[in-house]
Amino acid sequence: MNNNDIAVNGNYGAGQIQVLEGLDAVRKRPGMYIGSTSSRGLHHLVYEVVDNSIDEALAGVCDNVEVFIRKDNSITVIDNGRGIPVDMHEVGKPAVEVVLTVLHAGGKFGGDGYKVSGGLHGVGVSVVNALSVWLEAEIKRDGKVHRIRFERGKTVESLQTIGNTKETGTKISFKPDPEIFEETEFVFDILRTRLRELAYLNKGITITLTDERSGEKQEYHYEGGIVSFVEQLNKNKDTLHNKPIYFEAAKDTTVVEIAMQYNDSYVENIFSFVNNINTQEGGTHLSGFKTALTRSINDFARKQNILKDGNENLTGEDVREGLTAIISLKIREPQFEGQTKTKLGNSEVRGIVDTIVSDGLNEYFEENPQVIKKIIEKAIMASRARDAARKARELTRRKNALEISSLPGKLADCSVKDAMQAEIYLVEGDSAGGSAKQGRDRRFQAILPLRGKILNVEKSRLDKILNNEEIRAMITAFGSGIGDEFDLEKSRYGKIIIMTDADVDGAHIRTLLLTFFYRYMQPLIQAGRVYIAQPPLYQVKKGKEQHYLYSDNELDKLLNNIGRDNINVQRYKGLGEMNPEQLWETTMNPEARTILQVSLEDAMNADEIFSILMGDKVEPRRKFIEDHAKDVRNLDI
Ligand code: 0RA
Repeated sequence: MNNNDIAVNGNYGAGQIQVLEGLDAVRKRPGMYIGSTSSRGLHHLVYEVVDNSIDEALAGVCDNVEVFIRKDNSITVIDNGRGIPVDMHEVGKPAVEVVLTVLHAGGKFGGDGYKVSGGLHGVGVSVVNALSVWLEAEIKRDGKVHRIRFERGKTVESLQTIGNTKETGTKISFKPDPEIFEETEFVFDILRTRLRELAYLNKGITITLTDERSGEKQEYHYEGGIVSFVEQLNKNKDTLHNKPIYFEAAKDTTVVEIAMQYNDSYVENIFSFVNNINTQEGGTHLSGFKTALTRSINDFARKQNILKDGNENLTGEDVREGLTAIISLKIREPQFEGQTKTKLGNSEVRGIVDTIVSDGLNEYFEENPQVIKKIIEKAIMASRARDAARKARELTRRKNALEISSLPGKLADCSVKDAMQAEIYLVEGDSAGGSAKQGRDRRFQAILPLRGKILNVEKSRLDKILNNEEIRAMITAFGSGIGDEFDLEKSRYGKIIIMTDADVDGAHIRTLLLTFFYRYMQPLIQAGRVYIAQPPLYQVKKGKEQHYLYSDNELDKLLNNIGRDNINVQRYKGLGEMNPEQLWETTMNPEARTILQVSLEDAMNADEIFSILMGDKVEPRRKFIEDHAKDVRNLDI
């Protein structure tokens, strides 16, 4: 029996468990502790350290966090909290050494605050230590500066005093271990997104991110907290009322904060957080919010006689159309459930949130009758459109039943029967579609050419969406339905691969598709079935040799190392410039291609990019296109 069996069975003495919980276990099975050893896991190391600083902020003893990406891709995180305790602890080791070398030791010292502990977070800084080539901690505490150093989780320089100070705080620097991580280069935008989110969720705190590789620096500080977050999300939209509705209340040790604002679109954007963790799978807090919102609006509409006796109640979907909201809770002992451990399970929370939202909304409605009237009007319009959509949907269903398995005419399907082996390429334009059809391996690769722009699903309601030819073709080809009727089991393909040109139009179509999947086929993304093809940007010929290059970076490298002599560089402007063989070789052959798996965050960002590109506001669109015209790859999501 190996150690892993012990962990599963768990019925062994504390001694053995202690051995298992050493940092060696972390190095042996890093995925168990940080989810993966890909770029995602790499970035989690930074979040893990920053979360500890945020814990200090939640305890009210820290308001500044600085993150540095060094030139060698090491990271430094500095906060002005209390500093990790340095006094002697068990078996003659200083507390800081225990915190950094024993799994889950942090909590033993930290009291019972609102510990960040969900999803992949909260495993403890010791995990970061275990997975780093080196880690150094410098602590300002008790009038002194202390320093300790580790290599791959082992203490190599014991705790020493290196100076005096009046300040307190923690500075942790580490370099992720290339023996563990497939990718060791940090991506500024990934860190920036999360750090900005943390600044929104913890008002008043200042977080800076400095990238010493590029000189780029960002500072985040929001006095408005989640109100600013909602304003940011609605930035490119037209809103129904000027200021987000905001309330904050506490019951016992649970603190609930809500900010919400309606815009004139047809989609809902509700993000919920518990102890700063994005609860992507929702949970009791979200359902408490939704119940209270639906009930409060219906009650008010009845009271004002806008909904009459004969009228049916507005549904939850009706009252959430065009709603942007942030729900943020701080709770003592969160229970996280679900596939990705991002669903809040605490049953008492449902009622707490329900009451707080009802009270908050009722008060707001009394004071702002003109706003609630607009919201109700919009919900009534949504309700009518939903009726129309239901009829349209029933029509398509009946059609399907009649014309049994009538796949779209443009689809070149594959022959394999096992859906998980089958993949479908969504290809921009008929001409590239033609090349893809000739170049593919028809056993397992299906091709669906998409002509021109697909419909803007943010600007249309479901009835109109279902009338769009390109969207209908996708729905029938995938076979898994749409919206609340979506059924992953029925999906006819294991991989859905978006293949568009490497230009602004291609990026645009890709964003449109991602937004459609995000809004109406979200389980596809959650299941990791959506991918983005990576066609080459250049073909380089030198004598008889030829290479394909996928970024400007690669081209720079090549030109610098090989020199420019006798080199012929051809830039591909579109997929259509490649013949079927080239397309297969570079972009479709599973042995040679790279495809990017789309995550839910990617799709959410696409939604933001999408609002900018497609929204009514011209200025952000112009700016975005200018910023990205030269470097379309940056659009990469
Ligand atoms: C254990 C106990 C206390 C604070 C911390 C750890 C702590 C850890 C990190 C990691 C990065 N920054 C940090 N800041 C603090 C509580 C200390 C006390 O009670 O004084």
